[in-house]
Amino acid sequence: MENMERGNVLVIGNSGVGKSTLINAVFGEKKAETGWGTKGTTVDLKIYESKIIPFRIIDTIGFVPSFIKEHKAINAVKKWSKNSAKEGHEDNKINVIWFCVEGTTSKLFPETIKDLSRATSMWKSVPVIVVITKSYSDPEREKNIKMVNNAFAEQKRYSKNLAKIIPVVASTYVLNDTAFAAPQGITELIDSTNELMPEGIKAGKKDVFTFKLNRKRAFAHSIVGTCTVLGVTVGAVPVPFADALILAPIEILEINKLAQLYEINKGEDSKQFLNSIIEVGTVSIAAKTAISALKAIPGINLAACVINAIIAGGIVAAIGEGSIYAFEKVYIGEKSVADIDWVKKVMELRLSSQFIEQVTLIAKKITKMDNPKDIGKVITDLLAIVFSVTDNKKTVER
Ligand SMILES: Nc1nc2c(ncn2[C@@H]2O[C@H](COP(=O)(O)OP(=O)(O)O)[C@@H](O)[C@H]2O)c(=O)[nH]1
Ligand SMILES: [Mg+2]
Repeated sequence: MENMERGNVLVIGNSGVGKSTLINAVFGEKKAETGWGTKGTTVDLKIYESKIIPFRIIDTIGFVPSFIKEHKAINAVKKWSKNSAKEGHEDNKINVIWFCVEGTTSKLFPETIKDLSRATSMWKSVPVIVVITKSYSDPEREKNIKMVNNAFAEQKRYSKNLAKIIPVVASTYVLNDTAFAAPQGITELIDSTNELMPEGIKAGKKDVFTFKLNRKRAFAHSIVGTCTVLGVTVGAVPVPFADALILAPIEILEINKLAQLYEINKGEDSKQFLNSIIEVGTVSIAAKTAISALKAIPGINLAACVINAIIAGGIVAAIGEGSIYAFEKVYIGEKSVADIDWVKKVMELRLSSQFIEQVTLIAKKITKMDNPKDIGKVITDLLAIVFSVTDNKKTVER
C-alpha cells in the first residue's frame, strides 16, 4: 500500500481561500505529509498521501497571484515533477488540478480564474475541477456555479479543461445560535477526482465507498457536536424545562443535516422516516425523568440551569448518535427508509433508561456551568463511546 502508484492532484488558489482546510476534509486527520519526490525541494509545496485514496495532493502553500510569486510556486511543482522522475518514480505527472475560488468573493471569479489559468498554462490538457470553497450559503451556490462557468467560457483555450464545478464546505461554519453550514461537497470531490485518474490507478468502487463512509462519519460527528452545543445553550436558559419541545428546532436541524449528508433526504419515504425520528425525540419523556433523577442523586450539586443544559445537550447528542447509526445502515443498504418501526426502536433505546444512566455519568464529570462548548464536548465524547459499544454488541448479537 505504501508504495502503490498514485496520481497527483495540484491544488492552487489564493492564500486564505481554504486549500489546507479542504485537504484536511478530504483526507481526514490521519493524512500524512510525505517526503515523496521532494529531495532537495521545496518550501513552497506540501505533499500529502492517504493509504486508500489513489492520489497525492500537492498544496501550493506559497501561491500568491503575482507574476513573481505564482511562478515561484509553479516552478516548485515543475521541479518536484522532475526530481520525482529522477528518483525513478513514473507517477510524477499532474493528473488533475483543483482551482480553489472562494464562494464569498464571487465578484472576483473572472479575475481569479484568469490568474489561475495563466499560472497553470503549462499543464495544457490537464482537467480542472473548480472547487468553490466556503460555500456557506445555499441560495448562492447555483449563482456561483453559473459565474464560474461564464468565467471559463471566456478563457477560450482553457475552457475545454473544465471538468467539474463543486461547491464545498470543508468544515462546519456556525452562522448564529440556530444556523450553521455543515460540511458538504467533499465526497463528491473525492469521487470526481478518482474518476479523472488514469485507468490502473483509479481506486475501486468498494475502497472509495469505505473511505467516503469514514469521512461522512467524521462530518456527522461534527454536525452532532455543533448541535449539542446549540442544545446546551438553549437548555441553560433559566426557565423551567417544561418539555423537550424547546429543542425541536435544533433536533429538526440536526436530523436534516445528517440526512443530507447520508443522502436520504429525498422522496416521500425518507420524509416519513425522518419524521418518525423527530417524533420520538420530541415526545420523549426522558428529559423530565432525567431531571428528577439527577436532582435525587447524592453528590451531584449542580444548579438547575446546569442540569437543564446537560439534559438538553444529552438529548440532542443522543438523537444525533441514533440518527448516525440509523442513517449509516440505510446508506450501506442494510436497512431502508421503509423500516420505520426499526428506526423508532433505535431512537427509543437511546432515550430510555439508558439515557438517564448516561446523563448521570456526564453530570458527575461536570461541576459547574462551563462554556457550552466544553459541556457539549463532555457530552458528545461520552455518548459516542457508550453508543459505539452498545451498537457493536448489538451487531454481533444479530
Ligand atoms: N468554518 C470554515 N472555515 C474555513 C473553511 N475553509 C476555510 N476556512 C477558514 O479560512 C481560513 C483560511 O483557510 P486555509 O485552509 O488556511 O487557507 P489556505 O491559505 O488556502 O490554505 C482559516 O481560518 C480556515 O479555518 C470552511 O469550509 N469552513
Ligand atoms: Mg494553506
